[in-house]
Amino acid sequence: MGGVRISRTNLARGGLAALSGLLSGYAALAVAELVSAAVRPEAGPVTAVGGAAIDRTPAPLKDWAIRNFGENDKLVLQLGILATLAALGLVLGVVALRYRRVGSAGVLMFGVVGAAAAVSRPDSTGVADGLPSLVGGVVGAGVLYVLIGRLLRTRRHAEVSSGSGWDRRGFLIAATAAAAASSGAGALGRTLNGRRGQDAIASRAEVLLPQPASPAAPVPSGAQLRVPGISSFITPSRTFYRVDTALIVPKVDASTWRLRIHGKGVKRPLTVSFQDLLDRELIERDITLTCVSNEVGGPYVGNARWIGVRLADLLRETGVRPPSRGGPADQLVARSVDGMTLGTPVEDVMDGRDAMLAVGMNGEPLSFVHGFPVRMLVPGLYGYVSACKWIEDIELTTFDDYDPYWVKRKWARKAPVKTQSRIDTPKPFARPKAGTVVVAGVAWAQHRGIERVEIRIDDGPWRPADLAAQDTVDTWRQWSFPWKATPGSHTLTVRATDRTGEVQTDKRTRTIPDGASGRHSVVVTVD
Ligand SMILES: Nc1nc2c(c(=O)[nH]1)N[C@H]1C(S)=C(S)[C@@H](COP(=O)(O)O)O[C@H]1N2
Ligand SMILES: [Mo]
Repeated sequence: MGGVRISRTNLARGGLAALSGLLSGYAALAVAELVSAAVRPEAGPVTAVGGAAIDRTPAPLKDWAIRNFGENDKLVLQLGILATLAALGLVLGVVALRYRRVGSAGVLMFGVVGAAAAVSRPDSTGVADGLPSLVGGVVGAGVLYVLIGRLLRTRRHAEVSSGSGWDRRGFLIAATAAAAASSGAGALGRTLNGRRGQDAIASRAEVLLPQPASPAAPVPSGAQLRVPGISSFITPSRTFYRVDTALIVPKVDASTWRLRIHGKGVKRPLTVSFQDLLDRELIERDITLTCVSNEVGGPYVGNARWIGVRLADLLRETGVRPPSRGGPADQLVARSVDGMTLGTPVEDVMDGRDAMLAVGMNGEPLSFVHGFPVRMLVPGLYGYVSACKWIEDIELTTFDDYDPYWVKRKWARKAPVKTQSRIDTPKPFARPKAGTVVVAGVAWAQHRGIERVEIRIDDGPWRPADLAAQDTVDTWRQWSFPWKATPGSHTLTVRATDRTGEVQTDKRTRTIPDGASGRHSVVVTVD
């Protein structure tokens, strides 16, 4: 029996070495959290690496993540990063027992990787963003070096008494101290980071939205059907879907926020403050927003009452003309404080529709997740080509000259919303009783309007659903259908026709590159 002899002591020491690796990772993250409070929370390693991972996620994987984790995808990503780091820590700890310097260097290397990710983020403010990961990596490497040192140190006394040859007590003291100091640093970092948004929160609390000069007409009473289980006509802000790449929701202080408008064909570049926007003529409009990642029948669509400034007015003031009137720029690129870029056809923004810089949603200032203080909205276009949240810059350019974030990732340059409809009730696999069952849902074709909705039971004929009153062509429209349900399994299918006469296609396509098409079906069993 030559080679390695695994004694119980060696096994225990190996376990403690792995634990040391884990502890060093914990120390690194905790210190990084503390340092990020002095730099900016977004520069923390998990956020930076997570952001870099999001940017590099291939579209099919992103689709899969959205399908399986929905709006929890970011949480899953961060937990995944932490689990990976924990595993790496365990391995590096064991490595360090054999090669102490190599193990420590490994920890340091992950710090360097985190720092590189942080510095190269689109919203990075410079090399300082690398500090949290770097300092964390140095401290983590040091912790591992010291702890492994305890495991390697021979105590003459110990050797004599137990033959184990390492400094149990010294290790325990060092490990406990490292864990305690890390917890303290991490907690302090968290508290300080939590405080950073206070100015933004205070600035939001101070906002008083003026009465819009052009208010929205009241929602027609017939627009909201009284059918249990149907989406409410106005989506409450709390439950409005959220889709963005931000791992930390930007907290922008409205009192220092500025928006710059510049670029091709801009004769008088403009910088406006939040107050400047509130002082202008405000419009109030109901607009339905949809995400291009919404599957047929999916949840990423919502309808809200928005208040904002007409974007076309602002553009005209700066001297911008649409391409149809000889303007040199055909693409408007909106950039957010977190470095996101979205490209919108200038023609669409200036063709008379209610494209706006929104400051209010459902009677309140925007919430932080929905873009406080200001976001863009263009009726009729998917969110990724129109609805920039936390906007801070508008550049007039051309589609030839610049590809924004999602276009670089193979999504279409232009993406008008496709005509769609969804069955809200009954739910899939519901078991209604035979007799009249009310089938109901929503249909949308923003800026074209919904003309007709039809229902098909199994392979039967298409029959018209009852349409709720239309609010505007920019909003979704509810519909219902009293179905004489007979016992057995049935497939209910819906299709909408928009006001251009276009019937919702049955051709199924994926969400990428320009939105899912196809028809929503629900299978139910009637008892
Ligand atoms: N800054 C920023 N704005 C953004 C995004 C983003 O990732 N970052 N996502 C866009 C997408 S894909 C959609 S569908 C809408 C969603 O807006 P909501 O989260 O308010 O529903 O925001 C758009 N604006
Ligand atoms: Mo989206």
